[in-house]
Amino acid sequence: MTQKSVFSVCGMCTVRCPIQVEVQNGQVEFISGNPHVPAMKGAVCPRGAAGTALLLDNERPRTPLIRTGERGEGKWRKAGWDEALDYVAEKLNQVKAGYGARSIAFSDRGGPFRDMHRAFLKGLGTPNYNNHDSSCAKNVQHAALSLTGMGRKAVFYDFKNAKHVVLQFRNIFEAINVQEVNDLMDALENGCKLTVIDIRANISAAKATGFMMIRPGTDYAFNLAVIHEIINKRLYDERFVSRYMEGFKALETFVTPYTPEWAQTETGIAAATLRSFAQELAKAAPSVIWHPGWMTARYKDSFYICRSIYIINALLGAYGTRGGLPFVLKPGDVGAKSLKSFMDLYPEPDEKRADGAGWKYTHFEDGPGLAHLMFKAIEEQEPYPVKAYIAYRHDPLMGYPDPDRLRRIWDKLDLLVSVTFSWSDTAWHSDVVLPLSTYLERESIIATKNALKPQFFVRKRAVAPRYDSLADWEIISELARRMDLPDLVFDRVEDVWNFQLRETGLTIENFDAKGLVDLADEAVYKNFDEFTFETASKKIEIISENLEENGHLSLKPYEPPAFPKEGQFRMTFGRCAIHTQGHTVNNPLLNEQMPENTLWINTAEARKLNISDQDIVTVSQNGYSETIRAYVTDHIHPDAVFVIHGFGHRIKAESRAFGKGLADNKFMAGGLDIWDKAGGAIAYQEHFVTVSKG
Ligand SMILES: Nc1nc2c(c(=O)[nH]1)N[C@H]1C(S)=C(S)[C@@H](COP(=O)(O)OP(=O)(O)OC[C@H]3O[C@@H](n4cnc5c(=O)[nH]c(N)nc54)[C@H](O)[C@@H]3O)O[C@H]1N2
Ligand SMILES: Nc1nc2c(c(=O)[nH]1)N[C@H]1C(S)=C(S)[C@@H](COP(=O)(O)OP(=O)(O)OC[C@H]3O[C@@H](n4cnc5c(=O)[nH]c(N)nc54)[C@H](O)[C@@H]3O)O[C@H]1N2
Ligand code: SF4
Ligand SMILES: [Mo]
Repeated sequence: MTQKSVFSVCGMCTVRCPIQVEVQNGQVEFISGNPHVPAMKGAVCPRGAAGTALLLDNERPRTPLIRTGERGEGKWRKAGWDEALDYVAEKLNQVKAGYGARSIAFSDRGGPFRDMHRAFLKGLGTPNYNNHDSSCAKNVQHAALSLTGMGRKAVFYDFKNAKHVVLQFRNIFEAINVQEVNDLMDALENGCKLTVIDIRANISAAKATGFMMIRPGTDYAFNLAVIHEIINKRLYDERFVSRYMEGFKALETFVTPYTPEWAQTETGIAAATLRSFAQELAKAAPSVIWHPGWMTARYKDSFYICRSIYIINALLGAYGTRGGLPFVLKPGDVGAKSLKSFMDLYPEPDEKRADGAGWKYTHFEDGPGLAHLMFKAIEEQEPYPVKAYIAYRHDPLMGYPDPDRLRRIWDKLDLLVSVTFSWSDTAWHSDVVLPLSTYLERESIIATKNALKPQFFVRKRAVAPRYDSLADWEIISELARRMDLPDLVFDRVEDVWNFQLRETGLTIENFDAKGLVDLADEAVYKNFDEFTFETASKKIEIISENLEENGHLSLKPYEPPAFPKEGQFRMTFGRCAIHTQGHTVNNPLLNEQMPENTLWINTAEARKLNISDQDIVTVSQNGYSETIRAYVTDHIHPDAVFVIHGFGHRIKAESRAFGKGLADNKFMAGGLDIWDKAGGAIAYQEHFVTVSKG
């Protein structure tokens, strides 16, 4: 019997927790949290534990596949890797010859393992790398940039030491990051207060010391009134504001009309409740975290909500503070050398991005762009034709609104490739499917974690691939070989790692003991006077020139959203602890635990429609309908219905998920055009449905 323990990185969601994998006779026996990372407490979440089921699942793409029928028809021919990669490279070269390299677009799921494939795109000469973020956290990212000149990940949420945590459209105990959950649990045991502001009582609300049910779409009104109250009652941190805030006076004037009484009529939350909440926050300050949100692609003003949250954190002096939002450190900040980057091998492509980020819209960062605007460029072939698209660990047909329109847009493509470890609607619609080994079967490039205690970490292969799949670095390397980018061609993963470590003084053996290398001995909190924001004034700038130059106000007056008409409900959605987006619903273990989603509907509203708990109901919009089981509850606002996102799969390859539950993104007609013009993200919750029994 052989037994080994492998340090690796979970891949069941994009949090990428450090794990330890127990392997017996070449089989994965058990997955736990990496014991060398104390905040993991040896745990993984339910999805992390179901990695073994993903590995064993025979309903995932098992060899490269090339389409033989129409797109989406599900007719495939199995291909060897050489044939599939030759096919993709040849098509990419044709597109490049016919339209230029910029005609090749690519999207992925963000994260720390991107350097090599981004370098591949740069080497080809296309600027059109995109991540998924216009469907997720783009508004938070742009809000952070607009105020501080730094991205959202420049700060750490120091839950463990916090005294008051506020979750507003952030459901930390179901939308899980294991280390954050553990840290917050510790804090709660130490008396930390937890306030949840949500449209329904989720699991986080059940653990909260305070819960406010807010009318969907009115969060900005609530937050403006909180700012009003903090300023009006002089509850803010004067030292922080005078040292680090530019534009306080303008803010003070702007919020004058937004009293708690005014907000009460918009949000349904009593003025007195808001007032005592503001007092409590001030009492806990500066060890306060008002989480700026994660999946914030919800409303046309979500960007301004995120800005208001960052402003509140600043007013309370939480920036840079223990128990608040301390700044993360990069390797260079602790005297370490950075990894050598594949991206540095090639010059910036001398081309404008198809999505307009960075030139048409200079308030949007150009690095990862906005995928929905890239899709628009495919549709209109403007500012130039985009003819090839690689969806790399990305399923836009499940993750963007209006999939039928997206399919029609993609009709304009000469090549559509999906690189994936499970079936997805996008893979099913592709010309070529390149099966990625699951995270337990593949190595990844070394990654950097900027943190209070920065580190390098690596994913090691726990077991050999079960099917004919490859690791990311192998796929990119083989495409690079075929597309004349010799610097990205590697035969062994050790050579990839050696390249990255070249200037660090480390070798891959340094990762053996813990799966990671700490670059500092302990967490470092910067001193108050050492903070530097990356704006021109080096302070938090309430007035953003960049925003204003692009025609957006820095301090935008509140405008009520469209509310549902009689008989309509706002379509809302979120996460549960058992599934990740759309890609675990066919996982044998997780599917068994939760095979379908249900429709949360308020008890009084359900009664009007003669709907009882567990009834089958029909949800409709614009003549499109799906059925789902009702969950009748007092714990959701009457304006909204709610589902867990990711269900309603309709592809034959997934027998367990087929036809189960409802797909929320199909109830977002026209949704690719409904987005937050200041923050860049899709506004997914500006859609209404009707519900009937049966
Ligand atoms: N288990 C699990 N964990 C995950 C994921 C997963 O799929 N499964 N996905 C990961 C990803 S990609 C992301 S982006 C994060 C998402 O993390 P979160 O953004 O925290 O998760 P969500 O469940 O999408 O939304 C949070 C809450 O917003 C509420 N909400 C909806 N509309 C409104 C509103 O108008 N106002 C207010 N105040 N609240 C509202 C919902 O009811 C929900 O409880 O989770 C990550 N973690
Ligand atoms: N209607 C609606 N739309 C949404 C959302 C919603 O709640 N409602 N949520 C939005 C949010 S927050 C996000 S982040 C996006 C997500 O949208 P996507 O990023 O498209 O969602 P995933 O299901 O995570 O898709 C990742 C795909 O990559 C494949 N994959 C390959 N390798 C790996 C790996 O190592 N790890 C992982 N995790 N996947 C791999 C998976 O099999 C899957 O097919 O969708 C957004 N769209
Ligand atoms: S939160 Fe869960 S699924 Fe996501 S990486 Fe961590 S253990 Fe894996
Ligand atoms: Mo997300």
